[in-house]
Amino acid sequence: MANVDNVPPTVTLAASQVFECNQPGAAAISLPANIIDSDGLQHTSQWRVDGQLVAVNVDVLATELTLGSHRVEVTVFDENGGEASASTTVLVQDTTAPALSIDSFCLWPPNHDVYVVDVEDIAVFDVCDPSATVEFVSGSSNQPDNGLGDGNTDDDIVVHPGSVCVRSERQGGVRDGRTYDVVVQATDANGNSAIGNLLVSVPHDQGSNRCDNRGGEIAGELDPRCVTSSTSQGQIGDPEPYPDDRIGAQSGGCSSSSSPNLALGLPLLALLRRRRRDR
Ligand SMILES: [Ca+2]
Ligand SMILES: [Ca+2]
Ligand SMILES: [Ca+2]
Repeated sequence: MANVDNVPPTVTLAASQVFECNQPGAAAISLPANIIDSDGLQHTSQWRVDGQLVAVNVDVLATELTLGSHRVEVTVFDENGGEASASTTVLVQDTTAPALSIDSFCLWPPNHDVYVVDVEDIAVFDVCDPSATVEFVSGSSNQPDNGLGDGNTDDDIVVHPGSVCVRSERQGGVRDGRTYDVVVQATDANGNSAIGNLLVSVPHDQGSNRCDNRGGEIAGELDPRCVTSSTSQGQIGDPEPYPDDRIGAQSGGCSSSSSPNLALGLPLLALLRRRRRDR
């Protein structure tokens, strides 16, 4: 029964609030209520989130809310039967891109071995999405695929979403050595993405540019991760990233998706030409 002489309390909440996701899929939030009861000594409260009672008798709601929009409501009761309510909207969002941690490395000796790096070797962290994904987007080399003094090999860099292969070689006459630049992209479940670069260098020599942080693992000759999915040539020395058709279409997969036989086409062609010449 309300006391006719009682002044009921008032309560207000801030207008719609936005919190950044600060733990997996959720945010720890703190939301104060402004409660006034001019003739009261004490009051009680009930807090509801999306209709569910989550806290009682606190003036500041401290709770965790999942990603998305929530309706938060507080009802305050004074000791004389007066009450008041307020509500607001709380949005929890993830606008923060994942953080990539990429350890660039070098290759030595320049003996034409092919080294492979998998996306699993690239560290990524996203406070909101523990399952943020990483993929290799494109790659380039600052030296031509088959130039002077670097042996006679093609496809020195092969980029697939899930792996990248680089050949340990450089031009013998270029002091600065070779650098492969692989573009890495991390994406979280909420559409935020970050770009990083994996740099793999092959120094000219072991003098001033010593290779002390070797990385990658040597790939077998027929390692599907190092098979190019296209026969397009002349891209290795391009300062621009490869066109998309050099990148495998399967996410995480490495084998040639379009036409595995194309990769074998060039050696076959060379063999036929040689035979023609031999006649
Ligand atoms: Ca009162
Ligand atoms: Ca994020
Ligand atoms: Ca080469």
